[in-house]
Parts: sequence; structure tokens; C-alpha cells
Amino acid sequence: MKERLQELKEEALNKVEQADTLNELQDIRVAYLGKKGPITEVLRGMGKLSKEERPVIGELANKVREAIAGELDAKKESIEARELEEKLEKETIDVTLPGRPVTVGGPHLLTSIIEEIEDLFIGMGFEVREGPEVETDYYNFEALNLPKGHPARDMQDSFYITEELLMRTHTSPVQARTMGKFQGSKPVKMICPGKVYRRDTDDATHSHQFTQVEGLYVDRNVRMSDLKGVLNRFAKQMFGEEREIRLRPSFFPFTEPSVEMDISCKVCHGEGCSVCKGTGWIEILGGGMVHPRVLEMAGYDPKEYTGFAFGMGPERIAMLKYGVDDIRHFYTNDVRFLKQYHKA
Ligand code: 2NL
Repeated sequence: MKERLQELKEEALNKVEQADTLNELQDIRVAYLGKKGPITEVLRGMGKLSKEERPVIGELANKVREAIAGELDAKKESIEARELEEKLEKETIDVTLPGRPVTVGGPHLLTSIIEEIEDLFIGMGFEVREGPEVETDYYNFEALNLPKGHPARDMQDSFYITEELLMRTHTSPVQARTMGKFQGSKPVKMICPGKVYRRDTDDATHSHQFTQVEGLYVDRNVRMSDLKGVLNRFAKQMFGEEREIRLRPSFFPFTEPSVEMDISCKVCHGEGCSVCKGTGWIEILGGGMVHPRVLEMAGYDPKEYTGFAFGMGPERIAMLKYGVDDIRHFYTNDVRFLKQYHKA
């Protein structure tokens, strides 16, 4: 039996020595030290031995078991160390490689201009309101003193969806809705920025879809001089304190009287040049005193309330401020154009 144990030990250690993987080691462990293995078998057969032989064989069997287990553990450690080494070798990364550049976006020029306009009017106590782009004929036209058959409806050829629904041609319906909701119960001081739609052929100065910011201030004792003061502040803050404004008489169906506002040309300071076409002035927006019919239809008594309103095109403001020569630049989204207006 001693010889048998010695043989088993040598055999097992030999196999451990040859083993190359953790799986092989596990197989050896099961084969030699497992419940059904030869050493367990020897220990089980000890009952047949004499009293004297029993402790000797028992001790030897345990020693053999410990020797095999010890070698298995040592080999396991060395295989694991080798595998880790191989893995580290295979998965090395070169931390000195230059990184891939990350392109950073920024707000669109039109978005920046609209936000600048909003900030400016918020600073003068206006609130910002938005409304639907698909409008009813009533809010887009009727409520603004443009009844069916009114010749001014032809001025703005529109995208109709049904007889009663269309893409809004201006943002004024947002103001008509706001006044209509309050029904003369309180003053209104608001601006409404947003997209508008007109059936136009796109070229350098026309787009079938563009943006608008309109303003409205309705209260007791609102005068034309209030409009002039607010617009003068707007023009100077947007284009520079040295710029002057002037108001010229004009016509809109929803205001009476109506005006158009020019700012002095910064290139020639009023002398006349190609930018201002020799006049010294550049047109930037329209406005006027809210037509009494418009107030009345929204539930405001025109004997008690007066108001001013104005409307401007942010594309035009941006084109004048930054010298953009084609409105289509805002909508073709060539990054080489857009990137010029990203602040660091
Ligand atoms: C322009 C001119 C204008 C208005 C818009 C308005 C709105 C209400 C009542 C009265 Cl609810 N008026 N808006 C008034 C005059 C001119 O826009 O040239 N826009 C680009």
C-alpha cells in the first residue's frame, strides 16, 4: 500500500507539472483528491489493515494528499499569473496617442438674435408668449381687422390647410388670443417670437418660412410716444448707442396710425451710401397704434384702452447687424456659415 501511495503521488505530481491550463489542473484535482479518487479509496480500505499499519498508512496518505494539493495550488497561482501577464500584454493601450477631436455645437445665429431681442424687451417689462403655428382664419385675419374679402389678405398669400385653418402668416394671432382671453380685464405687455409662413418664391431676400417678433402694449393712456421710446431703446441696444431712429407714416390694417421705423446708416452716418441706397436710413420694422376695431373684437373698450404694436423680422435684424447677404443662409445650415457666429 505504501508503494501504491508513492506511485500515486509521483503520477499526480508529474501530471501537475505537465498541466498548462486551469481546466487541466481542476481535472487532476478531481481525479486524485476527489471523493471517488484513489487516495480516498486507500483511506477507505484501511479497515482491513493491522492495528500497527493503520496509523502509518493513514499518515502517509494524508501527506501524499497534502503534497498533491500543495503542488496544485502552486501551479494554479503560476498559471493565473502567466494568464494575467498575457492579458496585460495583449490589451495594452497607447496613452500617448492624440485624442479624437470633439466638435462642439452652438446656438444658431437666428436663435441668438431672437434671444437677444427677447432679453431686451423683457428688460422693458414685456413678457414672452408663444402660440400655435397652425391658426384659424379668425385669429390670423378676422381678429386683426382683416375680414374676408379684404384686399390686404392678398398681400399675404397664405398656406391654407382647410377653409378655416392655415399656417399663420404673422405672430399677431398670439396677441389676439391673449387679449381675447383677458377680455379687457387687465393690461397686456407682451412680445411673441416664432415661425411664420407665406407663399413666396425663395430668393436672397424672401423665404416661404421665416421668423417674426411682434410686440404689444395695451393699457390706459398708452401713446405713440411710448412706442417711439421703446423702439428707440431697442434700436440703440441692438445696433449701437450712436444710431438714430426715425418714424415714417405707413399703413397696416391692424394699426391706426401706422408707422415704419428706420435706423441711421452706420456706414455713411446719414450721408448716403450703397448700404442705405443713398438715403442715409435703413428700414427695420413696422408698427403703430392698435386699431380700435382690434381692441373691441378682443373685449377691450377702445375709449378706455389704447395700445401700440410693432412687428419685426429677426432675419432682417441679423442680416443688418452682421452683414449677411442672403436670407437662405439661415436655412441651408452650412456649418461654415453657422460657425462664424459661435462665441468661444
Ligand atoms: C412688420 C410690421 C406689424 C403689428 C405688426 C399688431 C398686432 C396686434 C395688433 C396690432 Cl395684435 N398690430 N402687429 C402692427 C404693425 C406692424 O408688423 O413689418 N413686421 C415684419
